[in-house]
Amino acid sequence: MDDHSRVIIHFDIDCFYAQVEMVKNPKLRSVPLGIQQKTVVVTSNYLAREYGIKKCMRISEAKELCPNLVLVKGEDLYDYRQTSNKVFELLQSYSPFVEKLGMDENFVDVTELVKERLQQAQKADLVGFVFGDVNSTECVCGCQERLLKGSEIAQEIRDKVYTNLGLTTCAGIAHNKILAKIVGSENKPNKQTVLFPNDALELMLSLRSVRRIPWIGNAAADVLERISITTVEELHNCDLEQLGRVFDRDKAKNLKDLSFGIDNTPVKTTGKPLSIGLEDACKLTEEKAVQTKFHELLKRLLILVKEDGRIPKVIRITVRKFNPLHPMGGLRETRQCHINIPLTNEEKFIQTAMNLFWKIINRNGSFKVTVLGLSFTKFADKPSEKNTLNTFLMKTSQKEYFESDASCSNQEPVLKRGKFLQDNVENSENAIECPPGVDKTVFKELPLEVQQEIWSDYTRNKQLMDKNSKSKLSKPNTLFNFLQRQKH
Ligand code: TTP
Ligand code: MG
Repeated sequence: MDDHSRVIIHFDIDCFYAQVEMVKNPKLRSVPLGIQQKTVVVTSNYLAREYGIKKCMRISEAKELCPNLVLVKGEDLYDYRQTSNKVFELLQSYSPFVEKLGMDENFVDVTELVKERLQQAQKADLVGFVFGDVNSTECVCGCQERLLKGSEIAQEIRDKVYTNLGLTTCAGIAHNKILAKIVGSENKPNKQTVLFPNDALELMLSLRSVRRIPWIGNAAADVLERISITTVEELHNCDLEQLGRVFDRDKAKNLKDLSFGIDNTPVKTTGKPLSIGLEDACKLTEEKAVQTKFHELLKRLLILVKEDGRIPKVIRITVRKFNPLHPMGGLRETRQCHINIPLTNEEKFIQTAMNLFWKIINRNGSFKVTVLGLSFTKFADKPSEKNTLNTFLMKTSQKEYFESDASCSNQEPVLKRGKFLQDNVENSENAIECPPGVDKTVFKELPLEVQQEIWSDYTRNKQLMDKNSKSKLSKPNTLFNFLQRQKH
C-alpha cells in the first residue's frame, strides 16, 4: 500500500565542488570552471557545462571542448566536507529527520512542519515546478495541500542555504524518498520540482532504464538483464514469481515496489559516520613511496578525526594490487587492527599501517599498488565534561591522548597518566604528603587536586577525632575515609 502521509524534500547542491571553489574565490563565478582530480574533471560549473563538459571527463577532452576552462585541484576534500556539514546543520534546524546521502545530497522529512504550517494558514501555494499535470485528480487524503506547503518550505530552506552559505541547490518534493530524489533532478540548476502521487508512475516510466532507478545497483540490474528485464516497463509487467527465481522474496518485492515509485523507508537521522577514511589512486612500487602516501593520507585524515571529536579504536588499510586483467579495477583488500595511539604520534600510525601493508603484500617480492587507503573505524566517545572525580581523571588522560607528543608510547592512556603524575609529584617541590593509613602507591597516582582534597579531609578528620577522641560517631563519607577503608 502506497502511503501519502509524509512530505519529503530531497536537496542536491548544484555542481557542488565547483560551487565551494566559487564561494572561496568569487572571480571563478564568471569563468568556465572544472574541478580536477588526477586526470579527470570530476565536476564543473554550469558555465563550463554549456561547452559540453561532463562529470568525469578526461582533462584533455575537456580542454579540447573548452580551451578557456579554468582548472582547480579538488583532491583535498576538507573544504567540501566542511561545507557539507554546514548544509546538514542548517537543514537540521528545520527538522530532526535529516538523512545525508553522500556529500551534497540530503533528505529532510518535513511532515510535522507542514502540519504546523497548515494549521496556521490553510492555504498553500505552489512554488517552483510540478512534474506532470498540475490539475491531476486530487487525492482524497489531502496530500496535494501538504506537498504544496512542502514546496513553500523547500523554497524557504533553499533561500536560507543561499543566504547563509552562498550555495544554490535543487530540491524535489514528494511523499517518499525515491520520488523526491528522482523528481528533484527534473529541473536544474537552482530549481525545485514537486510531484503529486498520481504522477509517480509517469515519472518512473520516464526513467526508461532500470539502471536509472536509485537503489537498484549494478549487480541487481545485471541480474535483471539476465532475465531480459532492462526497462522500467518490463519490471512493471514481470510477475513476482519470475523475479523470485533470481532474487529472494523480499528483494523481488522491493525491486517491484521501487519500479512503481513505492518507498516506505523512513528518513533515517544521520549520526556520526561509522568510519572515517580516505583513499587515493596511485602507482606505488617501493616501500618508501607507500610510506609517503600513508603520511599524506594520515595528515588529511587526522584533521577529520580531530574535528569529529571521537577516539578511533581501529585502523584499517585498503590496498588494490595492480591486476593486468583489470588495469583500471580489481579487488581491494583490507587489513585492520586495534590501536591505542595518541593522535599526535604519526610515526606510530605509519608503522602500524606498514605492518598491515606487509600482511597484504609479500615483503620479499616486487609489487605494484594502484589504490592505497587509510581509515579509522570503531570510535569511542570523548568523555563528558561533567565535573566528577571520575571524569576529571578520564578527562585528563584523554586530553593527554589527544595532545601528547611523538615520544608517547602505545600504552593505555590511564597508565600513562599514572606515570605522568608520579613524575610530577615526586619531582615537585610542592608534593603533598600522603596521610597515614592511605596506600602511598595509590596516593601518588592521584592528581594533585585530589591529593590536596584527601589531605584536607585527613586534617579535618584528625581535628574532629582529637576533639571527640571517645566519640562513636560514624566517619563521614570523605575521600580520605574511603581510601582508608580500601586499605584495611
Ligand atoms: P554530483 O551531485 O553528482 O554532481 P554535482 O553536485 O557536481 O553537480 P549537479 O548536482 O549540479 O549535477 O556530485 C557531487 C560532487 O561529488 C561533485 O561536485 C564532485 C564529486 N564527484 C566526485 O568526486 N567523483 C565523481 O565521480 C562524481 C560524479 C562527483
Ligand atoms: Mg549535486
